[in-house]
Amino acid sequence: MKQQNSENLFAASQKIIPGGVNSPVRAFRGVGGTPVFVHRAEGPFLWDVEGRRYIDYVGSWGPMIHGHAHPQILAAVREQMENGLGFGAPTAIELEMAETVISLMPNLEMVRMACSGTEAVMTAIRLARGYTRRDRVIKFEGNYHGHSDSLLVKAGSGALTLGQPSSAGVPEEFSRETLVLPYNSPGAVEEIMSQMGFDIAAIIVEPIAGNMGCVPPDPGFLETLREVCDRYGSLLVFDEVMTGFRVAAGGAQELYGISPDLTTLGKVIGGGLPVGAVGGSREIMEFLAPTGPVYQAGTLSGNPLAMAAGLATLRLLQEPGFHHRLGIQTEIFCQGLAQQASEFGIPLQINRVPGMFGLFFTSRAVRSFDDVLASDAQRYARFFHSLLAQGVYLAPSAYEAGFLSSVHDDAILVATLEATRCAFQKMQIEEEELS
Ligand code: HOZ
Repeated sequence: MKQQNSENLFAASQKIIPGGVNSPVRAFRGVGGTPVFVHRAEGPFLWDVEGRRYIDYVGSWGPMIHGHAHPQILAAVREQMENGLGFGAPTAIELEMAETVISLMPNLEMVRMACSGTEAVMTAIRLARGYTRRDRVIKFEGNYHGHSDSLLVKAGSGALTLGQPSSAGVPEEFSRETLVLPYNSPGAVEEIMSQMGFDIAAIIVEPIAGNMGCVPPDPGFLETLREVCDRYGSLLVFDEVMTGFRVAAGGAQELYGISPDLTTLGKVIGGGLPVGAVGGSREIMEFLAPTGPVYQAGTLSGNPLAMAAGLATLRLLQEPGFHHRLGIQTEIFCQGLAQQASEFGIPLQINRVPGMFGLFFTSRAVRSFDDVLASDAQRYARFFHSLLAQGVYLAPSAYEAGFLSSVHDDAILVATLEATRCAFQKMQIEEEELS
């Protein structure tokens, strides 16, 4: 029998799965080459189908904050599984999940579970429109809020990687209701709100942009959003699918001390299983069916296995000092990278928050979508492949954040930094030869 490897699996997949993948960024179009077909993962490591091991900085795009296959998370799922896989009926574990989320994010009074971040955001937008009786929504360039119609306008993540930030198939009437403003530009928000604030249902934002690399908010930016929403009666929606429970137990809203009206969640809250959630004040949330007129539903919503994995994940990250340690590891890693890049004369900006980082090959500070686009994606691709060949797996796109977990300990960081040193050195030699 022919030995399975990523090349032959990808060739076979491309014949019957569009692009050979079930989510576009995975196709490696942003960096070229063949996607790694993963066989298994444990702790900070992935193994491909040929048994090659990689230190993983993708972490399933965010959920694996405790590393892969954490024994307590697997045990919780196994225990729940013995009772059946799903019922499409209320369960005690959903209640426990809602209580836990509310205790971690005190700004939330009610929570509704969904199956993905996309669904959570789609619900939040419909809810904001139903509650305010307005249609228009403001989003920011390079922010990505899943693939629902009204938000696939100048989006980040895979849409940006493929150079299609605004998707075909979205009726113009829908995208017309979505206004797109530059991220980290409070002046642009003030201006547009002064013209049409009373027509705006919601401003949706990734409080730390994580789908164009990692771009934290400038001081005052989120405050401005809160202030204008209050002034014009629009809802402020924080998309914390990526940052929720990661950058702090209470997410970016805790880190920056800003209370949004609605919060969308995903990734960490499902511990690696499919999940999404939307939460906010009782007054707004009760607009959802069956108490209110805004419809939302889902056969798999609140799936008990996802709840078990998510709850075990949330329990572990409430250990004292968890996010402090994650922040320190992130800092050690990023400072190591910065030092190496400067030694080898490679222009590199590294944005970071606890557990998340973005690498930009540019000498210009990266605060906006334009700054992101001005960085050298070709260099990123070369760096990516050089690391992959040494057993380090970064996001296969210059426009995605990297993630650390609690099991990215000192030894893992040292091993990674040995690989990055070689990658920078190789880059320096190649560039000297070219010049
Ligand atoms: N949009 C996700 C990252 N921001 C990628 C999801 C995936 O490919 O699994």
